[in-house]
Amino acid sequence: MESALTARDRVGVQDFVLLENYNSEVAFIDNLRRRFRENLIYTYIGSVLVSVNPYKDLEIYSKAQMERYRGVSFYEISPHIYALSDNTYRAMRTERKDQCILISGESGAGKTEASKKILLYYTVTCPTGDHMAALGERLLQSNPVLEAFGNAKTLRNDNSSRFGKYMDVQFDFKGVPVGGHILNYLLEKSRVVHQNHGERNFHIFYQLLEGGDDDLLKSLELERNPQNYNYLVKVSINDKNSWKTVMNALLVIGFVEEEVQNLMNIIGGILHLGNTQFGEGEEGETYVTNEDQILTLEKVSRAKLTAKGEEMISPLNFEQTLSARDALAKSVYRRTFNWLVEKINQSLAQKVMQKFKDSTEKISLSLGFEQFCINYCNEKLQQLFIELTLQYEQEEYETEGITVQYFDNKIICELIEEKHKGIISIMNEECLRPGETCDASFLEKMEDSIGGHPHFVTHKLANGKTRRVMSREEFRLLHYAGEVSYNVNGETILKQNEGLCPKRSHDHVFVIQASTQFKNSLMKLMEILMSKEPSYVRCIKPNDSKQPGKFDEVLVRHQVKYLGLMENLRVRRAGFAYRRRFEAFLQRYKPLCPETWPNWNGCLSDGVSTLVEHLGYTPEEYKLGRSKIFIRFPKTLFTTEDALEAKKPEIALILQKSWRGY
Ligand code: AOV
Repeated sequence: MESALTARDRVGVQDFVLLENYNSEVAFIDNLRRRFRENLIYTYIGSVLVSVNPYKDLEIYSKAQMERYRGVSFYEISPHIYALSDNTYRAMRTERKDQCILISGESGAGKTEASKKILLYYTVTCPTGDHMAALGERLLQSNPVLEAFGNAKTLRNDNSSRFGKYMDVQFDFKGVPVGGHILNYLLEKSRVVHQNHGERNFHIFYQLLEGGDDDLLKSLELERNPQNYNYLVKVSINDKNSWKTVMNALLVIGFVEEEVQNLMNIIGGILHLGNTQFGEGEEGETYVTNEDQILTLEKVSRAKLTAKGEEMISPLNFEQTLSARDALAKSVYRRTFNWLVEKINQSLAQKVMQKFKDSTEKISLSLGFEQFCINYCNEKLQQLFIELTLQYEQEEYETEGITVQYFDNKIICELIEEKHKGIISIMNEECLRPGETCDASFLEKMEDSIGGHPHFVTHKLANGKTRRVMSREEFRLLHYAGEVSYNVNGETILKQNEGLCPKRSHDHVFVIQASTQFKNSLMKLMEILMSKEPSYVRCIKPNDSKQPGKFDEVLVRHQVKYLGLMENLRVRRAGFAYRRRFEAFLQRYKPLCPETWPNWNGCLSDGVSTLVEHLGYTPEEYKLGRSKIFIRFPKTLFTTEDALEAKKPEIALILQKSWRGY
């Protein structure tokens, strides 16, 4: 039989707090790698679940697996997204408090999949009420619809969500799911009219062209080949099958035929709009060169275009006309998307009697956003994490009379968002000023107001000299996860970091609106989340080539930094590595002491202290709280585990479901 020690060597520890050297990033990544090799994609940091995308289907999501995790304590069994789901559900039921699950990670790390697994878990395992038997199905089916209209192939993920998502599932007092609600943030609408090389438009366009039946396409005057449309590039995924899935999902959710037809009219209309061509007149005016296109557009979208034919001559120049056309397409798509989400919400809305309304609790799923202010968003999520963990840990330590020091990233959040002198605010002011050259003055303004800030770096040194290694257009922020460089007129950075990087062009207004709007919606989200009991899923992408089995260490290390996982671990380890309720601890280790075996009849706390004294724990190794034992060093626990393992043949029956997973 494999000993506990060799098993640990092979598969690592299931909770990072049990790492001997919790300050070592090398040890952290090594543990992650070992587990990944064994297809153990989940590992805890205390109550935080770290997940590494396997890029292959694992047999760990079956109904039988769900049963394994139902009602079982978090630490007793190998880590799993179901354990987190189950724990959250039970916390909601017993504490009667709203819960939220925050899922973060970069594009393609597995956030969407994680949220689907959680929803599936609730749909399958929660009791169903008679009146709402179909809610679970509608919740599940909302995914393919949202993905068709809100997801696209990008370089980093073939099915990338191009909007921020926040989803509520409401439960009644019996724990039956009775309603759902989806909030969407900042759909990346520019994708409707432009895609980077190797990327695609939203799936629905291709699904319609490949999967729509002949009559439908004829009525929309569309051809099957995406290449005929300016707004599309041809990269095929299995769009035909997805089309069927989406159409079926729309039916389940309750869309009527006419609504589906209208939706497709709009999708078709956008494609026609993209094909409208313009010519340039002698005086710089613009006119439509393919007038029949306008007629088609009118017919397909069933809209009346007031300016058509010769009246379409526009005072805008050629460029302006194209961008007006694209703006129209983007705006129509965004509105349609919002309408779609609203319709889904109506279908998921709680339809129970009013008197039950007060007695519902919620579990919310929140997925990190993409691109827009990604660093700022992570910073906020980290702040929330710290505030809430701190709060929780402190409550727990207060009973023990222990104080702990934490790293707090509030200072960086303030640097970005503070009224009047935060970066967003300075940027807003700068951009409202008339004049063309704002990059330099923007930087100067920042230097004036926040130049001395410990997390802000420019080429200017405090003594008036300049840092030669930095360009004059660059500033750096020391985010909690590391230093990030921003360029005040850099296009590449603009793309990754829309909110933080101003750019001198007509995009400017958009950038500004986006960051303020983003800040506001982020604030609102934070408020909602603060009122709930949070759980965290931190997703990691193992490689950039979407391959199973490949663990790219550099990439993983970057994410470990960026997600602040070492920080998480330190916060968690600042006190005791391990804690467990008296009952659970006794239940597990009682065979190791004749006085507690087979049963302890006194009070639990006495039982635990008898047990650990027998095991030879020294006073610095542990503390007893009111209901839990706290163990300071992983080594203590391992020694105990090994002793248990050595005794295993004798007590095999009792230990059936215990220690797997280490
Ligand atoms: P994301 O949500 O984090 O990216 P996804 O959840 O879409 O990432 O995951 C990307 C792809 O990785 C999926 O389409 C699956 O092929 C695979 N994958 C992820 N998790 C698992 C899993 N647990 N088991 C098997 N395959 C998985 V983005 O939406 O771009 O931010 O916006």
